[in-house]
Amino acid sequence: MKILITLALTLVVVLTLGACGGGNTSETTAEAEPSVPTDGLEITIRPVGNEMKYDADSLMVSAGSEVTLIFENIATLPTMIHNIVVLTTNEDEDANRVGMAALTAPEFLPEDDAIFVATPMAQPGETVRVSFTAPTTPGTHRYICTYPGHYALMQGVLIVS
Ligand SMILES: [Cu+2]
Repeated sequence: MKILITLALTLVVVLTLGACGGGNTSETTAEAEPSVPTDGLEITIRPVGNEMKYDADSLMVSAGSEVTLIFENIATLPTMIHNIVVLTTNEDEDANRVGMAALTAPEFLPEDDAIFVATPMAQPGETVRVSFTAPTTPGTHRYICTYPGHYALMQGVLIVS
């Protein structure tokens, strides 16, 4: 809404200047960019180069908020394929079970009740994302990469407060 008001005001100013000016008024077209909803929080996370490591050990979101998790895979080695799988808990047991089941799962993403949300796998150089509503209850949620061999090292926690 603010953006629309600003655009409208800009248009009025431009038109007024154009009417009174008479000089160089070539820039009279208001650039109407499509408005993108910005009420949600966007979090961008990357791997640390070609390591099996996220560049953030923890992420914070507000309970019940709209979140878009963006994973920008800046790795360059062909084996450094990653995703982010957010679990419903912060239990080693769940992380291990999901990580192990991923070895033989389609797209390396098993079906498991402990999975809250997941991005697709990102090839090196690719960016993937997932949007979700944060849990309404404060808590800590483990996130892992389920590409084979990665989950034990590639972990972090999403803190819902
Ligand atoms: Cu990975």
